[in-house]
Amino acid sequence: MKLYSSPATPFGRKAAIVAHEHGIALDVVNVNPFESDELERLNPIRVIPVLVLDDGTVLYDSHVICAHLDGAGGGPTLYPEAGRLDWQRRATLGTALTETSVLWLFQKRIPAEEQSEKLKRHYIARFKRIAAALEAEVDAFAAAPFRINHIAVIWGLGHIEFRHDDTWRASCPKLAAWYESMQSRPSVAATVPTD
Ligand SMILES: N[C@@H](CCC(=O)N[C@@H](CS)C(=O)NCC(=O)O)C(=O)O
Repeated sequence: MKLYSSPATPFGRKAAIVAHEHGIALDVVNVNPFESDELERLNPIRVIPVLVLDDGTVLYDSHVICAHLDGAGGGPTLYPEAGRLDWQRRATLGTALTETSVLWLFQKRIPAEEQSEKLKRHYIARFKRIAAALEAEVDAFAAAPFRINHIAVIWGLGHIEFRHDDTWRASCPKLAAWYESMQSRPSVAATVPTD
């Protein structure tokens, strides 16, 4: 299977973590989503990740790719029936961390005269609310078996630290301790984002 991704993308990282958890070796093709014609031919949305199966079937977006890899892999499912409503809600919070981080990053990358301080404040406030909600229930999800919601929170916080800062740690000490403890997990350590 071929994964179109990049070393910096949080959504591609999610797919790479799921593949690693299941012992699936992917043939990774790094592309720039803003420039790649090949990516556009595969995915009209022209965003990464894209997974091309051995029979040529093309999958996107990351949610679809991760669910497929989970079904194809040999490890325990990351999408169990037990506790579904809880882990789905927490996975939504983790995904929202990433989406917020990317929107915030785009605001910082456009020319200074086009940037909106109001939008930046809006994204930072949303990030802080999500982090506070996770801090309030970290004891519960830290005790649960490793699932897609843990991956979602790790890749969300990872992108915040990669592109913004780690000041959230001071106001969310329990979440920070759990996040730190996850860094040595092989699938997490093997997928640290880089430029
Ligand atoms: N909902 C999509 C989001 C994918 C996404 O936004 N990928 C970014 C990279 S982190 C991208 O390719 N951006 C290119 C662009 O916005 O043109 C998913 O979960 O796969």
